[in-house]
Amino acid sequence: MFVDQVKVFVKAGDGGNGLVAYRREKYIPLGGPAGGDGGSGGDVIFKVDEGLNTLMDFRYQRHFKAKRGENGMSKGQHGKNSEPLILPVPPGTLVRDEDTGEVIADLTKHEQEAVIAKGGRGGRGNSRFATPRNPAPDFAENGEPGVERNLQIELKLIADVGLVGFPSVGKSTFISVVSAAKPKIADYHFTTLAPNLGVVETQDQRSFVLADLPGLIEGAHEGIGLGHQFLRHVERTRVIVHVIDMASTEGRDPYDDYVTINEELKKYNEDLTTRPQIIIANKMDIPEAEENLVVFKEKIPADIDVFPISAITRDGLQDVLYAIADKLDQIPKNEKPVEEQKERVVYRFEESEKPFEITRDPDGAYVLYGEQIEKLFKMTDFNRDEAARRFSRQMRAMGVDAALRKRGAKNGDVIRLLEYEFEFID
Ligand SMILES: Nc1nc2c(ncn2[C@@H]2O[C@H](COP(=O)(O)OP(=O)(O)OP(=O)(O)O)[C@@H](O)[C@H]2O)c(=O)[nH]1
Ligand SMILES: [Mg+2]
Repeated sequence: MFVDQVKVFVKAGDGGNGLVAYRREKYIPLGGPAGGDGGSGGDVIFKVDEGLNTLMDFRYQRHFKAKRGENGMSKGQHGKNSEPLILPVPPGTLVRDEDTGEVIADLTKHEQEAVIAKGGRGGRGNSRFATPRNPAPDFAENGEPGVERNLQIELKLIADVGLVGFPSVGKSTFISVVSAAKPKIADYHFTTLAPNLGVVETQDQRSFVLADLPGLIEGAHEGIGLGHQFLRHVERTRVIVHVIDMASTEGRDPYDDYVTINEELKKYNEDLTTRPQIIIANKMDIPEAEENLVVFKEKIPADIDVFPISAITRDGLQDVLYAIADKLDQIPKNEKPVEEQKERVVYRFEESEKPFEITRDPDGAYVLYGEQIEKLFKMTDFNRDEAARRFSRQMRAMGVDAALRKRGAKNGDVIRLLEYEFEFID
């Protein structure tokens, strides 16, 4: 099964909690603080494996969680950092944050890696909070929560050349005789339901990747037939090879085919009109083809190359392969992935925009929210009074108290933060 679009949820590991502990030494009743830091949580990383060519694995598992860091230990020992969770993806994988639309990564090269969700750092143990005024602090920090993200993953196959054309013109037959690919071939429409890749090597040892795509028909750009969901894979090819049934085996005029397909490409993405194109006039083994070819050549622009072949008898193959390789030699490989060039203007969530926000619930309670304050809250161990006191100091320093007062909060009013409630004390 070929899958080229999936939605998944990833969560990086939380940091391990810092520990509250004290040294125990003979004859010393209460030693100094000795609680170690927690280890950092594992990142979620995507890594390209060129052996893959579908996102199928994500169909069956849609939730991925990296491990949390180990908690801090006594005697000042730090907890272990967690290993990242590495998920293999095919080359051409584009990862977006589903909520913001931001492009997180565009993975094109073998073994290329991208951190998709960052693990939380470990909480600090109590030994790290010792000061001359408070030499034995009785609190530690909880680990920082790992980043969570909803992702939209899309695959745009990376092929140098894309084969386009109406159904049954012989695209799959062509790839089967010029590469090791073994696609299904038959005389009914839409035999090919998903792209096939094949590596072609010319006699002078140049090689390129060819993509055989499902057939296109008029209206493909609007979703008619199968075509448009696969047009995205044409976007990344450097040369388009347009296959035409020159024998009109189904009664269509070859020139009309040529115009119709180009119109579909243009409507899907204007950029495709400037992509170099080579025309294969296929099925030249059928007698009517010669005559049609003469008429066809008169109609198309003179500077467009047409290569008459028969995929069945294998006539004319070397010439067209050389022509494709020559064209590719003239065009530089896309240095930057296409998406990055186009999608510069993405909305980026600014983490430090505002440390917190305040709203009110219908019952009059004040609701605090915001990434920074929520993180601070999660990193506080409320089982310890000293930690709770530190949290209220930190809130005051952030300006939370002042802001609440400004919104009208009075002594005893209810403040909500995540699933918790506490009283406002002025
Ligand atoms: N006579 C002749 N028949 C051909 C030639 N190339 C392909 N065919 C036949 O045309 C039919 C369609 O071939 P496919 O290769 O499956 O066509 P396709 O373009 O991949 O079709 P879809 O996958 O449906 O889009 C098959 O019956 C092939 O045997 C050729 O050069 N000469
Ligand atoms: Mg086919």
